[in-house]
Amino acid sequence: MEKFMDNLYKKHSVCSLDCPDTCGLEITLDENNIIRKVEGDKSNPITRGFICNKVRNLANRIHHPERIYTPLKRVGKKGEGKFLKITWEQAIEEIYNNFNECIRKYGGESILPYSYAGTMGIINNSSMDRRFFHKLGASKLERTICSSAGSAGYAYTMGENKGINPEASSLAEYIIIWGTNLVNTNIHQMEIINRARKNGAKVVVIDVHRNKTAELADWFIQLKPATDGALALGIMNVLINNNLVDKNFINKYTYGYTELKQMINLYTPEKVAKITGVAVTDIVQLATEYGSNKKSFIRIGNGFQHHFNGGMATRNITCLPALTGAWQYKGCGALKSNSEYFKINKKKLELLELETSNNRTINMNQLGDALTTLSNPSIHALFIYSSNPVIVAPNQSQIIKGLEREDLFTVVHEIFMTDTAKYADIILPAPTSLEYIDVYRSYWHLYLQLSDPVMPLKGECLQNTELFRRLAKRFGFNDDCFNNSDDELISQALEGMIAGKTGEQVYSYLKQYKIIKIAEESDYINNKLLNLKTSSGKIELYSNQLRMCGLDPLPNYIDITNYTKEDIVKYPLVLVNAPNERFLNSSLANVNFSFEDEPILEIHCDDANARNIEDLDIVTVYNSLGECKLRVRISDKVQKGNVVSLGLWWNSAYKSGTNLNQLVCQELSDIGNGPVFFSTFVQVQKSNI
Ligand SMILES: Nc1nc2c(c(=O)[nH]1)N[C@H]1C(S)=C(S)[C@@H](COP(=O)(O)OP(=O)(O)OC[C@H]3O[C@@H](n4cnc5c(=O)[nH]c(N)nc54)[C@H](O)[C@@H]3O)O[C@H]1N2
Ligand SMILES: Nc1nc2c(c(=O)[nH]1)N[C@H]1C(S)=C(S)[C@@H](COP(=O)(O)OP(=O)(O)OC[C@H]3O[C@@H](n4cnc5c(=O)[nH]c(N)nc54)[C@H](O)[C@@H]3O)O[C@H]1N2
Ligand code: SF4
Ligand SMILES: [Mo]
Repeated sequence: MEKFMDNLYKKHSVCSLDCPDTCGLEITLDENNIIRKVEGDKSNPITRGFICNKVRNLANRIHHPERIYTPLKRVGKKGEGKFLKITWEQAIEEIYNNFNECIRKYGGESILPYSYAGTMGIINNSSMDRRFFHKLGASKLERTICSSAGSAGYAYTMGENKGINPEASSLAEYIIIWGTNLVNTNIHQMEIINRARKNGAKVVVIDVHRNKTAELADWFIQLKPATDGALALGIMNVLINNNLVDKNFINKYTYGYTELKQMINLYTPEKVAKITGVAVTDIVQLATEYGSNKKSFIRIGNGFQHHFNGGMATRNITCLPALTGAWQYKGCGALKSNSEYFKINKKKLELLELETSNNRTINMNQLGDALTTLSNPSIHALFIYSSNPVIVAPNQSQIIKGLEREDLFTVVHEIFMTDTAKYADIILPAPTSLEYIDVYRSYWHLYLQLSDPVMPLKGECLQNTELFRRLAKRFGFNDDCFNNSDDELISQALEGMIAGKTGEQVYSYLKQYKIIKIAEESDYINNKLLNLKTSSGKIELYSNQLRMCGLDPLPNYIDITNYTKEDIVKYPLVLVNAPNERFLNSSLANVNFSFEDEPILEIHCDDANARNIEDLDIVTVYNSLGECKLRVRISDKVQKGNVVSLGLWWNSAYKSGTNLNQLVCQELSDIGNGPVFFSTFVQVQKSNI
């Protein structure tokens, strides 16, 4: 801690939000621990002293008058939001009694933990909680709500989720920002790309929506939703047929080129133009420019992988730098996620061996079904922490129907009275990450960081690790691991992270310097390309592993209408509800500091005219799963057939009191068991309210 002005202190911290940038922060506090300023850490090589607006205003979240500071017990109806204060002892007793009754009546698998990425702190995200639920014998949760379709598609091709060091991407000369709105969701990548651009790089954006990132591009290519896989195949066709590939690279580093070459004639630019809506000339130009300038970089986003065909689409795009050999040049190739550079010791942290039987796993995207249709046994107790499933998960009405069940006991550990917390029987107060210690990796840059608490725990809040430590004690779990302190958990997490160093050594280095670079760019490009974690050790254009799973071993494209159960004649528009600038998923949606004040649906003028919809009307968006009412804007940023809304707003922001995930089905993606948020077929009509 550094005293730098009368009564003001500056402390270092790390942003715990689920954002690729994982910024270093400088927090200025007064002597009463009130935050006066939040800035980007100037010494952090990625943050470089600037952060997003959301977190510059973080004080509004930390000191928000509606934070939950004590345990609460429901007194009203489920969902009504009426609670009474109780003590921690009473809350833990309620949980103990209800969980034990569930175990006695229905078995441990009738209890379901549900968590995601409210905090990206490694030990608070997953350690003591996993140990507790394993020992309890609860059902397990498959946590695939974010990027698992793309991660799986990428890994089938490249072996692991590792790409280039983004710091070096300023050296690229041809940059494709594909299905990611970097200006909102990864601002430091955008800053690096802007530097490349100043040096003469061309920047292409491929998206369904002319978003803020597209507005900044040299060339914006707008395509129909979920047709990216086909576009990548069209580019491969031109690269291969026009001899724009690097044969030496292909021979040395890839597997299956002959098979790909035979197949690729199926995807002529003409055919791909029909599928994607992108002109033949544009497809040829894009492929020719990309193939001619080998110093290229593709920032692979999340947009197209939130579709039924998202795993394969990611795989197809991942094949492109393997054909041109872009990987050979510093800062060139691709980056989808770099999470696997960080070898967190999950085995030590989560201790699966505490489980006495091999319990079933439930996919988090199918919570609605799990709570309403699952049997043998049904779910009778649900423990939600670090997540807001009523807002973020598919098929909202089904989830709410489940949460309303009188025979379901629900615990929610939260900072705020979210739409999910309103359905709890017991609410437990959670602190913000400024109140606890944790270590952070990024899924984009290559730095590991430590964040000490900048203030004491507020009210009666307890961080996730301490909560589950106390629960374990009450349940009589006396294995040593339940006594591990946060310091011990951090050392365990870091064991094996850096070759030749113990977890304690890495931790003590972090205590001193706060930040460690975990890998160098050259590690991947020069040493690893010949030794990838695919079965052939090479970049797999043909994947035997996919073949063995009954999937197409070669890149392919399947139209999303082949997967949907929705009647696409009745529901002809594709709804894309992607993140906005102001919130982080549904976090911060209740922290009011913005110019935007309600969710908006953007619609093309032809689609609006055909429905007698005028600008600023309230419309009903609906399909067989439900409906949502919100204000409409007629916009030339969306194409005909596609409607777009930004932001995961809380229910009360919508005229219907229900959000757009109401309309999203619980089906899973082609690869990786991911959600299909953006493959949502809807109809829109003018509303009477
Ligand atoms: N401000 C802010 N930052 C965030 C988040 C946030 O909520 N707010 N969320 C964080 C999280 S958890 C994640 S996973 C990342 C996600 O960040 P991104 O990788 O940027 O992914 P999305 O924001 O989901 O979608 C990006 C783009 O995909 C487009 N899109 C939708 N369907 C398609 C398609 O079929 N093809 C193409 N080419 N584009 C399509 C959308 O129009 C949108 O512009 O951002 C993180 N950062
Ligand atoms: N329609 C649509 N739906 C989407 C997406 C989309 O693009 N479109 N994006 C999807 C993606 S990519 C993701 S990653 C998911 C995100 O889904 P979630 O991970 O559920 O994200 P949040 O909405 O941020 O909710 C996190 C909650 O954790 C709480 N929290 C924060 N810190 C702590 C803590 O230390 N302890 C506890 N107990 N709680 C804490 C916060 O207050 C917040 O309410 O949403 C998905 N849902
Ligand atoms: S939300 Fe992202 S950009 Fe904003 S401070 Fe946090 S890590 Fe940085
Ligand atoms: Mo995510």
